[in-house]
Amino acid sequence: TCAIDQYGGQGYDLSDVKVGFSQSEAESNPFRITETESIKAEAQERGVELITSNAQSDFSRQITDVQDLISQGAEVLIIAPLNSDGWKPVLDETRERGIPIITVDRAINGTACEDFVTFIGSDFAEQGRRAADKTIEALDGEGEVAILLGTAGNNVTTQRTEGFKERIGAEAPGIEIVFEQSGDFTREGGQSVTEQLVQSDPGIDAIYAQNDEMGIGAVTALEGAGKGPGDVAIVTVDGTRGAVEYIIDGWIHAVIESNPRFGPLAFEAAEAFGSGEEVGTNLIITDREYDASNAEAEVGDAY
Ligand code: GYE
Repeated sequence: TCAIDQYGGQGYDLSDVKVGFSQSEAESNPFRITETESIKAEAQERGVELITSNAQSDFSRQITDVQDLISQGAEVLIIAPLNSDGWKPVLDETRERGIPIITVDRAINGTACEDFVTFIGSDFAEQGRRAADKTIEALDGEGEVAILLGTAGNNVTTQRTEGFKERIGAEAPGIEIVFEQSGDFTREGGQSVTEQLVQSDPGIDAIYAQNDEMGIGAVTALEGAGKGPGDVAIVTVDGTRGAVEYIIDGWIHAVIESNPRFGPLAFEAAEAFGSGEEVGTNLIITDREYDASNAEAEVGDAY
């Protein structure tokens, strides 16, 4: 846990301070749209003044974004980090001023309660293991799988990969991971990597896409290559509306949710921290999952 007297800085009443939110990636991905909306809605509900920025997937821009939020008077920061390393210029400043940082969805590498107060996000290794379970189920334990990796340089991609490989290695000797390439968490990236994949390996049995956007791009590529729904078992992570609709259409086998609705948790932590309470330094959000058994009934809960 972390309390304000350990971290340095001064207690505050959340309704009296300005909160800065730094978004990492462009809001073409529903995960990002929903995350930003959740932060904004919670600020509004609590009557907290919020200033925001979006780094458009440019890490050096995110560093200056956060520095700008500080010079605009942000006394509490909620950061969705693009990369996990490289935060020193910001951390030097926030440590000196005692500005609490809450990171959401990706982690900043550093020491909790020194470099940042808390990380709020999913258990990404568990998402990888759950994606593996769904892949094993779809393939009946036999076949070749390709991984569409997320962007490099963050804990999400690393842990979604580790969890997946760990479970496949332990539970499915008949499944071989034959291809791994980054589709950069984007739809276009997922599509172009899958186009290369089906050219070099037309018999591929399954694809594990580390987010829905890449999975949706993969569907476009497979359709372009003359494949039909179910020819390649696709398992993805996020829980966007578009991906869950592809379960109903038979293209996607399962979607493991990555829940982006961090607003309530983030502001609750910021409030508790300001009033001197101890806050957990690793707060895990609950993720559901979708497959053919619930997609139709629950697509309305997807974002
Ligand atoms: O899965 C993906 C986004 O960091 C958890 O980043 C997040 C991931 C999410 O680009 O869609």
